[in-house]
Amino acid sequence: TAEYDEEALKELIAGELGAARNRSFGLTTDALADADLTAQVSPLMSPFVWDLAHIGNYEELWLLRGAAGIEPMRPEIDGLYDAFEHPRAERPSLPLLPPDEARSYIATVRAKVLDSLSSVRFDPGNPLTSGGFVYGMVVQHEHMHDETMLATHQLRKGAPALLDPPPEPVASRPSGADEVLIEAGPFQMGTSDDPWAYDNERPVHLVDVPAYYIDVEPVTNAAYTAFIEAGGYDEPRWWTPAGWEWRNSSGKRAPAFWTREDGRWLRRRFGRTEPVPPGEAVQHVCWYEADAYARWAGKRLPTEAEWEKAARWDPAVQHSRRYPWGEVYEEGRANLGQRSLRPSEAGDYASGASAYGVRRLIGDVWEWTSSDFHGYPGFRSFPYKEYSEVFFGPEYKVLRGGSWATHPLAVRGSFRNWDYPIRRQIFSGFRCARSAGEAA
Ligand code: AVJ
Ligand code: FE
Repeated sequence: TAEYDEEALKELIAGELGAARNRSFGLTTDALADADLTAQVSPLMSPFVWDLAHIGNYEELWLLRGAAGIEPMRPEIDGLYDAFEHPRAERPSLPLLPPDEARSYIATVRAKVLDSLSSVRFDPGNPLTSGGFVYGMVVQHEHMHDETMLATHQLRKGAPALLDPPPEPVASRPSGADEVLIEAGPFQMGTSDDPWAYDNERPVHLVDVPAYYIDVEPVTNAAYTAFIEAGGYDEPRWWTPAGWEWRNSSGKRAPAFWTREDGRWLRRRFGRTEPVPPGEAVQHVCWYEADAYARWAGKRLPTEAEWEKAARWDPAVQHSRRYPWGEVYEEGRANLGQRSLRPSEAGDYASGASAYGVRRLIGDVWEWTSSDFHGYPGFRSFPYKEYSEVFFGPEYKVLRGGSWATHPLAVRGSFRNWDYPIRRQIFSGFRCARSAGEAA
């Protein structure tokens, strides 16, 4: 018998599907002209209409044809929205559904999903529907593409198109040590019992981690500016050979969207130009920049295991938590879900600290780790190898913790993201670590 109330779970799923759709429509409103929705903002990104119809096509494949066994609605468009068939740069030239057709296609898919939900059995013996897994996968998928569309918005030229609510005021910010010591010893990495976790987060396994120090907060704009102003981009000794080659060929000397004017740093953020706020976590840096900064600071990037131990391990009870603060998501403990279109400042969200007192691990900025993306011992691809397995290898670096643009359902302490070390259009930052016993 199921350990969950299937009716209540279905209600939760219907609500979360609705919330994800409101978000997707909010990012592709008809306040944007059709030309904006179909344009190529950057060769790194899909046109908004591709993401929109892809969200619906993925939902049709997994929830209608898959879970509910319903006949294909529009099999002829599957190829257009298959991410592996067409790279992003090529998508604007495809015969994509125009905005209104894309909206009505995904609305029809959704109506059928909600119609069929009550008759789909969440069979505990069927890993696809047990615990509502495949529905959770589709909800998370929509939110991932919403974050991707936010990155497209950030790259977009022209007048601001999104509401930009100010960050909530903070009464006081705690002060204290810049880094904490995490004692040597094993911890539980990954999960085997989180019902909506992806294959790459599984299975739970013990990892023995030597003692290390990790920064309490992600690196701030002020600290990153000090690296720039100390000539960090001009010193090959801080960079790996591949990083130095990236520095030379890209010509980059600051995070993406930064410009220097009259002796100060400005940044463009969703169509507005503003002074770079010193206390915010730095974002839009690539792995090579994060790695070079860390070396300049006398530190290094944490490994994935170091990041996760600092985030999840509770040494008092010898157990890994789902979130830094505990098992249950609580609003206000992390800067997630597009509350405002920016990271928060060092000292904010102190109530989201981990058992070790490490802050802002979840939310704010995706944090680059030193680790390549690989399967854990005992990894089994599920439900399709194109989610994770085809990306395993030395080409991709792992990022952890989600950003301000990540929805709470699409991140947890065990969640793993990955990208090429040159990418910086994503909401990526980092924190530093160092092995215990080595000078900072
Ligand atoms: C997990 C964020 C790397 O957006 O490229 C989207 C997730 N998989 N559609 C991405 C994904 C299928 C993926 N990342
Ligand atoms: Fe996708």
